[in-house]
Amino acid sequence: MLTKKGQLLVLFIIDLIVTFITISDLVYHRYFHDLIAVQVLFQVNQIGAISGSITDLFERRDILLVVDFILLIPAIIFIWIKTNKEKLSWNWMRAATTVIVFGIGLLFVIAPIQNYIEKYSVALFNQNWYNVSIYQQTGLLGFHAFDSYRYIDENLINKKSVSASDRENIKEWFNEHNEKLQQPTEYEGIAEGKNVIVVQLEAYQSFFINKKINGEEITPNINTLLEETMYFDNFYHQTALGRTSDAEFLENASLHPTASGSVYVRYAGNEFDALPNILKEEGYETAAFHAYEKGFWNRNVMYNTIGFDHFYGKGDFDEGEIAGWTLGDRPFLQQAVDKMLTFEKPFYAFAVALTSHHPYTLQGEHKVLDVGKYEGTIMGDYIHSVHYVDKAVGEMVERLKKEGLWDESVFMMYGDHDAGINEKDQLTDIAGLESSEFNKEAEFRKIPLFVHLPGGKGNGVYHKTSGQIDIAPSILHVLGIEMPELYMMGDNIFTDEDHLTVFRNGSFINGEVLYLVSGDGIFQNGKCFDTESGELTSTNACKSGFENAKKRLSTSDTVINGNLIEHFRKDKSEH
Ligand code: GP9
Ligand code: MN
Repeated sequence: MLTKKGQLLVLFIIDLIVTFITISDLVYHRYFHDLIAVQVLFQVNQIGAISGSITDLFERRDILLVVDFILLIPAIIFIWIKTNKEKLSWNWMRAATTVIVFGIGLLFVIAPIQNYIEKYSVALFNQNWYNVSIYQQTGLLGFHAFDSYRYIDENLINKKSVSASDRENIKEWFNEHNEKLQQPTEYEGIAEGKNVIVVQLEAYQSFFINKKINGEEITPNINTLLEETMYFDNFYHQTALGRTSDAEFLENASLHPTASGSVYVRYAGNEFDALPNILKEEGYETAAFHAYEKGFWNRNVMYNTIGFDHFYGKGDFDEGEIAGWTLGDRPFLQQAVDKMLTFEKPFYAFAVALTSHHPYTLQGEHKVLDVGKYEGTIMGDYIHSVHYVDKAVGEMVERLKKEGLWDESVFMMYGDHDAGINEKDQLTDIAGLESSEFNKEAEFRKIPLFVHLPGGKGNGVYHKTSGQIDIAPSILHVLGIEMPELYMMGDNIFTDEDHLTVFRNGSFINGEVLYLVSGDGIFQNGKCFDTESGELTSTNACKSGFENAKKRLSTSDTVINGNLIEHFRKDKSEH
């Protein structure tokens, strides 16, 4: 039992701590639209980013948060002097009050969480795409308690330790892989010193590209890119639950996303051999653009980890046409180019578009196509959205040409993941394909990849198989950046080969077969299709690909869980 004075002191300290947490979160939120997670505390330059403008982030009404101290401090001093040092004796009434008050408090935290879980499942806590959404269920202190628990669980209690032999095997895998990556092609180094502009389009699949609906082209602008760029029509997304963030991670870090949650959220404190980090070392100015809340998918933290010098998010763009959730892709991409023009050359610009986001309900004025029988369905809305984005892309390419950036840059554009429209026969219908199981499954996973190299080298359509994980090593290849030690798992899309393209659940496609894992995960129960005929074939034809796919996923998982890239680098600097 504490003395009365002791109690007073403890209460005062708790008040001080809660006030400090509240004010810190408030100020941080005004800048990043996020809360201070434990991970952020380890990224000093994150906090540094706001220190310059910290005074501007305070508002006059914030005084209300500390107003209690103005009254409390004199009161506490007064009581402190008055009271004696006597210990309070054990008292049932007091103990019961403590328990009841604590219980009621806890109920206020637990009840909304329980209610949310019943309605929407535990996904919010498992996937954790946005700290603010968690806070909305748990309250501020509840959020910090959950965040601390999660941090301790992942970094201390359940931290995977990797045996020395596993580490050696993984290192060996990368050594062999890097040798393969160093195979020369006619594209090697042809874009040395050029800018890199990467555009990631939201939920952009490829079944509607170069297709018509009621006689009208769905993507008239993008269709012209089929001739003006290298277009890869057997390109696949490899994302999992981390959706957009997984695609970004695949593109920038060339590793697989984790099976649950998002690497952006769970491993933002790791070291990665990411494109922005590498290009920064090579003297590039690096910037990411996304016109939404900066804290969504923990981007504000992760972008810093992977080496972006600047992050232009919500609040950094001028007002403009709204389409979908927020600023439409048309003004978004134009303003991104405006910013690019202010950068030191060479630069790496990574723009994550958003308009064509589920549920694809576009504002009426942007719905200009006649989508016929699909009008009023989710597919109809989706087609309206991708048509709007097509216009945005057309205008962006036009602008890049006008500003002289088109031929001075490596330009890449791809979709982040499928549109989540499960009526797969609608996909094959629009694509003009037979509605076979193979076509439906392949189209569902396909996204477009456009690559424009300086001078338009290689323009044309390519059918070789590859996926998002292959983008970063391919960019390094055309820039002529050879890393003696590189921890990227992707292949080079500029070779003539098909690449083993592994999906997160262990399914894969490799130019010969498409293997789909069964629900029970037993190899023999999976489906093995011949990609040439689209017919089911003996699972034996998928056996070696399956083993390789498993190996790749587990290698990637171990690298991420064990933060191995940091270890490898440390080992090296110690030798
Ligand atoms: C929001 C956006 C969400 O920032 O990235 O996209 P999602 O992950 O839901 O596809
Ligand atoms: Mn997305």
